[in-house]
Amino acid sequence: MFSKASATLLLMLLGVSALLLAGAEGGKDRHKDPRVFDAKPSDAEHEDDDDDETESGGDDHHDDDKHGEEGDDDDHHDSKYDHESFLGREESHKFDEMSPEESKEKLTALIGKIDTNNDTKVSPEEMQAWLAAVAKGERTRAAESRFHNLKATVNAKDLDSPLTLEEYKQAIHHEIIGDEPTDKSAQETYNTQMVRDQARWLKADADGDKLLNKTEFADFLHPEEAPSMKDIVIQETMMNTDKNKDGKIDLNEFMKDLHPEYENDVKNKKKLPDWVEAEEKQFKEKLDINKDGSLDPNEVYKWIVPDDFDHSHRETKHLFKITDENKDNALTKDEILKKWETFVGHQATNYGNFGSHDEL
Ligand SMILES: *[C@@H]1O[C@H](CO)[C@@H](O)[C@H](O)[C@H]1NC(C)=O
Ligand SMILES: *[C@@H]1O[C@H](CO)[C@@H](O)[C@H](O)[C@H]1NC(C)=O
Ligand SMILES: [Ca+2]
Ligand SMILES: [Ca+2]
Ligand SMILES: [Ca+2]
Ligand SMILES: [Ca+2]
Repeated sequence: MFSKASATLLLMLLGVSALLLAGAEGGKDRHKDPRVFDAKPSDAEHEDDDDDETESGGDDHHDDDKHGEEGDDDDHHDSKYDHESFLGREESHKFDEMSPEESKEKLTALIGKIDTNNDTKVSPEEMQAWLAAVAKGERTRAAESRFHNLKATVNAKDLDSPLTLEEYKQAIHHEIIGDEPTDKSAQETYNTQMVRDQARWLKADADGDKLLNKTEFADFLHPEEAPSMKDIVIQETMMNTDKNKDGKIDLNEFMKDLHPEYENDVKNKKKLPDWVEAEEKQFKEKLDINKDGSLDPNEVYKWIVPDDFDHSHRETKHLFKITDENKDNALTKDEILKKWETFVGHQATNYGNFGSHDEL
């Protein structure tokens, strides 16, 4: 299995992300790479409007290793994750309000849609295409919501007109600094972010009119999802991690943010924590593809956006493992309906209140 840093992604700090980072640094994930985050359906939450703060604590539910080999398939948080992956967040909430009968009925109708070649079975390809489409819809929805949110912050008349850089800066200034212009560290956070964001803005502005429409803004928000943003993903990663600015990331640089004492510990032959050794191994055996001891730009990109970056592969496997009873690599309607609660929720389900803040 992958180690933590590989299974997660570079943290592309954005407007609201100061909050996010604060959350990621707390609790059991204290050793988690502060540069990384999980690109999961529920990440959309962070671009959402005002419920960010109440929800950010729930992020731990969506760790990649949740779907590890042990297969904790009945875990309640996993159900929520599966439902959101399968339906999208809003739609999954609707199912949560339905009676079991209605929920199953709607699921049956969905199976027909997922089975695009009409052979009455859902193949892995069909399932994956479905999950990818759902995820894309979630990202678009989240980007649009963030877009409107920024526009509203600067009292724009037309919430749908393309965003100017001035509007963006003003909105982020308001979010980070607000009415506390004397807060030095907030000022620094803002300045650092604007340096990064201006470069990213230029790249996301595909037609060069200096404005970001919603499509361009989605690329701006999630450069790791857009092949056209590859250069900027590499550039931002290097900016953070290539401390000696030689255009490569060596092992010490890679480990520094994860475990600041790394270089000294190695020098002093101190026993490293297991998770640090796992990251080391990850760097040497997986990320450094050509084994020359450092990550060049292409290796950096593969680190941030690995081939299995798209969670729909993993989620498809997970769903098949649970549902494909006769192991013929196809899901019949009966197989899906037998495990219907894996795919959709219903009214009697109360996992939503487990451990996290309720949303009411
Ligand atoms: C499957 O059925 C749907 C609706 O009945 C139809 O629109 C679609 O074209 C069919 N697809 C194929 C590949 O036959
Ligand atoms: C935004 O602009 C791009 C060109 O940069 C264009 O391809 C895209 O369709 C536009 N999107 C919207 C929603 O207008
Ligand atoms: Ca099919
Ligand atoms: Ca533009
Ligand atoms: Ca370097
Ligand atoms: Ca290398």
